Amino acid sequence: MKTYFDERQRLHHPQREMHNGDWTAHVETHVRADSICAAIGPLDRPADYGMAPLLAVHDAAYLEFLKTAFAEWRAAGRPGEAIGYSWPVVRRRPLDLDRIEAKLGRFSYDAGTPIGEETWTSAYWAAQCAVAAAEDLHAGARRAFALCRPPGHHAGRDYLGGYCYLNNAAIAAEHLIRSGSRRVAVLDVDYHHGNGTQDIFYARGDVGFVSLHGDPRTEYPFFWGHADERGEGGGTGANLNLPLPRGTDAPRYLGALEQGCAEISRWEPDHLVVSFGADTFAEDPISNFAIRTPEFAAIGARIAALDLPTAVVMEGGYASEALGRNVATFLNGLGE
Ligand code: SP5
Ligand code: ZN
Repeated sequence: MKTYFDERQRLHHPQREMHNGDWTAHVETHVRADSICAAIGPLDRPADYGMAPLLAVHDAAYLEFLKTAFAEWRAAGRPGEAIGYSWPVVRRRPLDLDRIEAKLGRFSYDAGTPIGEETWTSAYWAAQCAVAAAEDLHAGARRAFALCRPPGHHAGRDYLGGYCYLNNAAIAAEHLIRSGSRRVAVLDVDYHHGNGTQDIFYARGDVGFVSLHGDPRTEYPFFWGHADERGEGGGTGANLNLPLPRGTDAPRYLGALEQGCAEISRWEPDHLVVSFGADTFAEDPISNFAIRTPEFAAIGARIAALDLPTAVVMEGGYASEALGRNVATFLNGLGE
């Protein structure tokens, strides 16, 4: 299987995030990518597919903002990295405001996802990895792995959040549809609900979304990921959330995965995109499930039993030292 990564994805270097009332050191570091590269390397460099696959998922105004936000922030005399502090949630209406703080509010939803000098470069190349993996499936490969860092599943059509800027999994899924796939399923097994992916495809019947995640009644991102969110319009029934309680271990996790996989089989998709987060790991510093390293193989094996051409897109996982082993174990279980 081809495994994609570009060195420029290391450059993004978020400093801090707001957490439970204080600034804390950011956990989404380049060390995560180093750990995965050490475990599965050497990796393949993606080609440059340009802006078209990004514009197929994201608003042009949002992409322009992402590209220029840091320069505007600097030009306004602000220190450090660009981050919002005011969000247009209450009595919102569309306003075309120019001040950088207003734009940050318009195009983001949390204070954990700062924009630095190299954020656009790293996010751009992470997205190119996802396109490369989709291209492989289109060309007939059974498997491909995109080491996307920064991750993507919290980013929506016009918003960043949850350490995510470009929705790599959505970009891969949309690229497959535009390459002729009739139906694509996205299976999200990150600890957190993939709210961005859900939002992007919520009214779509051709891209189904199934997510296993920590119950948003107690876990980030709180406002999405509840079991009654089943899609709308032409996408009604094509969105399935399986929220799980804190402490969920491998046997209970695999039970929910069985349910999610059964739903995917009923849809009979042509291709599968897996948003893989290893933050379900028992020792993850920001999450609360209890999966052990060897158990990632069983998760991969159950997904392999779907018998679908599969692109794996990297999402979270913050126990950096164990991360490479967890990813390698999952990919081994998934097989060729
Ligand atoms: C892709 C992904 O896994 N994003 C996760 C975003 C979760 N952000 C909110 C959770 C708060 C954790 N903050 C811990 C700070 C420790 N310094
Ligand atoms: Zn996560």
